[in-house]
Amino acid sequence: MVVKNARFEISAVGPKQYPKGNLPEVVLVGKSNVGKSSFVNTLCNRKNLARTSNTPRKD
Ligand SMILES: Nc1nc2c(ncn2[C@@H]2O[C@H](COP(=O)(O)OP(=O)(O)OP(=O)(O)O)[C@@H](O)[C@H]2O)c(=O)[nH]1
Ligand SMILES: [Mg+2]
Repeated sequence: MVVKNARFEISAVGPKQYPKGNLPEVVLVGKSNVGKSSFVNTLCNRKNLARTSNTPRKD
Protein backbone atom coordinates (compact mmCIF):
# COMPACT_ATOMS: atom_id res chain seq x y z
CA MET A 1 0.00 0.00 0.00
CA VAL A 2 1.22 3.50 -0.85
CA VAL A 3 -0.23 6.39 1.16
CA LYS A 4 0.03 9.46 -1.05
CA ASN A 5 -1.57 12.08 1.18
CA ALA A 6 -2.11 12.04 4.95
CA ARG A 7 -3.04 14.82 7.35
CA PHE A 8 -3.89 15.18 11.02
CA GLU A 9 -7.62 15.96 11.32
CA ILE A 10 -8.47 16.14 15.03
CA SER A 11 -7.69 14.64 18.39
CA ALA A 12 -11.28 13.79 19.34
CA VAL A 13 -12.34 12.91 22.86
CA GLY A 14 -16.03 12.39 22.15
CA PRO A 15 -18.47 11.38 19.36
CA LYS A 16 -19.55 14.97 18.68
CA GLN A 17 -16.02 15.74 17.50
CA TYR A 18 -15.69 12.79 15.16
CA PRO A 19 -15.14 13.84 11.52
CA LYS A 20 -18.23 13.55 9.29
CA GLY A 21 -18.18 11.39 6.21
CA ASN A 22 -18.34 7.78 5.16
CA LEU A 23 -14.69 6.91 4.65
CA PRO A 24 -13.52 3.60 6.12
CA GLU A 25 -12.21 3.82 9.68
CA VAL A 26 -9.34 1.88 11.25
CA VAL A 27 -8.76 1.29 14.96
CA LEU A 28 -5.20 0.90 16.24
CA VAL A 29 -5.00 -0.34 19.82
CA GLY A 30 -2.00 -1.05 22.03
CA LYS A 31 -0.38 -0.31 25.36
CA SER A 32 1.35 3.03 25.82
CA ASN A 33 4.81 3.23 24.24
CA VAL A 34 4.32 0.07 22.22
CA GLY A 35 4.84 1.91 18.91
CA LYS A 36 1.36 2.89 17.65
CA SER A 37 2.35 6.39 16.54
CA SER A 38 5.58 5.10 14.97
CA PHE A 39 3.52 2.55 13.07
CA VAL A 40 1.22 5.29 11.72
CA ASN A 41 4.23 7.35 10.63
CA THR A 42 5.82 4.37 8.89
CA LEU A 43 2.54 3.56 7.15
CA CYS A 44 2.23 7.15 5.89
CA ASN A 45 5.94 7.52 5.10
CA ARG A 46 6.11 10.56 7.39
CA LYS A 47 8.44 11.32 10.32
CA ASN A 48 6.18 13.45 12.53
CA LEU A 49 2.57 13.02 11.47
CA ALA A 50 1.89 11.24 14.77
CA ARG A 51 3.92 12.39 17.76
CA THR A 52 6.21 9.78 19.20
CA SER A 53 7.91 9.75 22.59
CA ASN A 54 10.41 7.70 24.54
CA THR A 55 8.35 7.86 27.71
CA PRO A 56 5.01 6.08 28.17
CA ARG A 57 1.94 8.16 29.00
CA LYS A 58 1.00 8.05 32.68
CA ASP A 59 -2.75 8.85 32.34
N1 LIG B 1 13.14 -0.86 18.98
C1 LIG B 1 12.00 -0.37 18.50
N2 LIG B 1 11.54 0.74 19.03
C2 LIG B 1 10.39 1.24 18.51
C3 LIG B 1 9.67 0.59 17.48
N3 LIG B 1 8.55 1.31 17.21
C4 LIG B 1 8.58 2.36 18.04
N4 LIG B 1 9.68 2.34 18.82
C5 LIG B 1 10.06 3.31 19.86
O1 LIG B 1 9.17 3.15 20.96
C6 LIG B 1 8.91 4.42 21.56
C7 LIG B 1 7.42 4.65 21.65
O2 LIG B 1 6.87 4.74 20.34
P1 LIG B 1 5.49 5.51 20.07
O3 LIG B 1 5.23 5.32 18.61
O4 LIG B 1 5.54 6.90 20.61
O5 LIG B 1 4.47 4.63 20.93
P2 LIG B 1 2.88 4.82 21.16
O6 LIG B 1 2.30 3.44 21.21
O7 LIG B 1 2.31 5.76 20.16
O8 LIG B 1 2.86 5.45 22.61
P3 LIG B 1 1.69 6.31 23.31
O9 LIG B 1 1.27 7.39 22.35
O10 LIG B 1 2.33 6.83 24.55
O11 LIG B 1 0.58 5.35 23.62
C8 LIG B 1 9.64 5.47 20.73
O12 LIG B 1 10.85 5.78 21.37
C9 LIG B 1 9.88 4.75 19.41
O13 LIG B 1 11.04 5.25 18.77
C10 LIG B 1 10.23 -0.62 16.94
O14 LIG B 1 9.69 -1.25 16.04
N5 LIG B 1 11.40 -1.04 17.49
MG1 LIG C 1 1.33 7.63 20.39
